[in-house]
Amino acid sequence: MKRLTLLAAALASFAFVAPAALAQTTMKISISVGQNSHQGVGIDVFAREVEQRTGGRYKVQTFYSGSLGGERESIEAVQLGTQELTFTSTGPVPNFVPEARILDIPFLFRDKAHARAVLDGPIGQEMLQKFESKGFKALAWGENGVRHMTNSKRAVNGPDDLKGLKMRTMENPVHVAAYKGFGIITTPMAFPEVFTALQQGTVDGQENPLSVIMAAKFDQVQKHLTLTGHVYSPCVFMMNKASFDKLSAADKQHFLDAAKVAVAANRARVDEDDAKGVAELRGKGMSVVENPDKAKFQAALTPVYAQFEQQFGKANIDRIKNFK
Ligand code: EAX
Repeated sequence: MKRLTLLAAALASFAFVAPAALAQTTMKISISVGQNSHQGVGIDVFAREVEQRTGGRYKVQTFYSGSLGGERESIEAVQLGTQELTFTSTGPVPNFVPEARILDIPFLFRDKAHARAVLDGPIGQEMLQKFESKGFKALAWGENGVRHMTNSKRAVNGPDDLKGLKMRTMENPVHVAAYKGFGIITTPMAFPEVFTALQQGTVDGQENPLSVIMAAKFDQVQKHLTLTGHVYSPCVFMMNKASFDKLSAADKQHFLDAAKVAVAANRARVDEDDAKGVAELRGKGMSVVENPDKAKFQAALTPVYAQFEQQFGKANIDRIKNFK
């Protein structure tokens, strides 16, 4: 009898404990481009890895195409905690974490390999920590890609061809200053509005990596593409800091590891897109200037660069430029 009672008690306590052990937390993550993209791959892999690594205790619901809002709005939501996670380009990040502005300087990185090394090395890791005092846990740097220019008016062979073009820019003060230096008429705008703005001729052009141009089907509303490669565009996995702090030490590590695996997939897709992008976009009717004189574009920004050196410190810029 006593044994039975003990058994019953054990069963009861199991019944009580079991649901708690299986308790599941669902979180949200968003991107501004479609699922079939470098960013879509990133958050899909992240969601899968989090779920696997936590034995299904954490689920990550994925939202694409700005369905929860543009990048700035999603960062605001993560800061407030109404949304746990977002994977965003650094475009609107300086409005929240001013230290990140330096990363969006044109011609700062030689190529993707250089950018990845800086972001994954001490400079990038220090910068991830700057997010914490603003209510974010930045899990890892990802990649949006190397940005190129498109427009509906004319072939752009050199910086002079940019003068007077009305172009949508990200809501990023560094980009706006630099593109004004090219003589562009800048129109900052959230990404979900860009296709319609190009279609209706509110703006003549925009600039984005091949991955974004293809995912957003800008070839349908833009004739000319020039591989200006004028700026490297990082992405970053951002999480609400309080949501991250609530995790156990082991789960924190699972989230960080999941982000790492996701970034590898995200960057691999950018490489694939860059390899096939020109042929694919030509096939869709765009005319492409593949090898513009980059030195000329760089020279056009000399006055703006002097301004950046003052703002960010020449030593800080050089530390990134010279990183090996
Ligand atoms: O993150 O706003 C932009 O142009 C971004 O590059 C795009 O949303 C992908």
